[in-house]
Amino acid sequence: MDGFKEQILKFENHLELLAKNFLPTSSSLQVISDSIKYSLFSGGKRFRPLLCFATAELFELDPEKTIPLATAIEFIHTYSLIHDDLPCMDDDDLRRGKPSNHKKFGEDIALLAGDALISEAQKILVQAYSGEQNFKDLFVEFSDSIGVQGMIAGQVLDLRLTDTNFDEMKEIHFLKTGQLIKLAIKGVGYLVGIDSEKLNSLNDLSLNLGFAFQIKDDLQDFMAGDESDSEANMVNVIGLEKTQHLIQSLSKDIKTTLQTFSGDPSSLQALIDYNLNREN
Ligand code: GRG
Repeated sequence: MDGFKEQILKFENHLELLAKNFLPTSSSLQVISDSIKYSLFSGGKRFRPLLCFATAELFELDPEKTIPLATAIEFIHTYSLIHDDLPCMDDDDLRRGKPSNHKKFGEDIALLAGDALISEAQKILVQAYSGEQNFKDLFVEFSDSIGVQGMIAGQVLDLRLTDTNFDEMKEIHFLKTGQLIKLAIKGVGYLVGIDSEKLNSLNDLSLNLGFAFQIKDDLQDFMAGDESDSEANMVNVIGLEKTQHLIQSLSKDIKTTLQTFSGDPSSLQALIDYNLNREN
C-alpha cells in the first residue's frame, strides 16, 4: 500500500477532524463518542476509501472530491463490522486483534454506535453532494447498497442459509461484501457523470472485485483454521485450489475490463494486486 500513503494520511486527518466535530463531548455522552472512535480508528485497511481515490484517478477527477463519499462508506463499513460482531450476529469477541466494540462498551452502546454511523454517513453525503447533478442517483444507490436489497440481504442469507452451494455463496458475497465495494467505485462514476453503459461496466467489475476480496478473506480464514460456524467459507464449497484459481481469474478479468476505460487504471489495478497479495 506504499503508493497510497499520502492519500491515506490525508483521509485519516480528515476523519479525525470530522470525529472531533460531530461526536458529543459532554461527559454523559462520552461513552458513545469513545465507542465510535474505538472502531473508526482501530487499524482498518481503508480499502473502500482507497477504491474511491483510485477510481477518481481513472476518471481524472480530483481524489479530494471523493473524500466525503469515502468517509460515508467507511462509516457504513465500520457500522457493519460493529453489528456483525454482536452476539445476535456472528458473536465475535475480537476484531482487528482487539476486543470487539460490544466487548469493550457493551451491546447496547455498540448497537447505538453502529446506528449513529449510519445517520452520520447520510448527512455527510447530503452536505457534500446535494448540489451535484446526479445526487439523487448516488443517494439511491447508496441506500440500496446498504439496505435490504444489498448488504442487509447478504447478511440475512449468510445467517439463514445452510449447506450453501457455489451460486448461493456467490450471491451472499456479492451482497454482503460486494455492495460497499461497488458503491466505492460506482459512486465515483455518479460524481463524474459517466453514461449508463460505463456505470454498468463499473457495477459488474466492482461486484466481482468484492467477490475476490471476500474469497481472499475466506482463504485466509481457512489457512488460519479460523472458520466461524455461522459464516460460510468458499474453500469448503469448491476446495482450496479452485478458490485460489477463482481469485486469480476474477482479478485478471477486472484488470482487463478496466483497460476499456480511457483513463489511467494503474491505481485501481494496484489495489487489485494488493488484494491478491494481502495478508490481513
Ligand atoms: C442491521 C444488524 C444489521 C446488520 C447490517 C452486519 C451487516 C448488516 C452486514 C455485515 C457485512 C459484513 C461484516 C461483511 C463482511 C465484509 C468484510 C470482508 C469485512 C472486512 O473488511 P476489511 O478487510 O476490514 O476491509 P478492515 O478491518 O480492513 O476495515
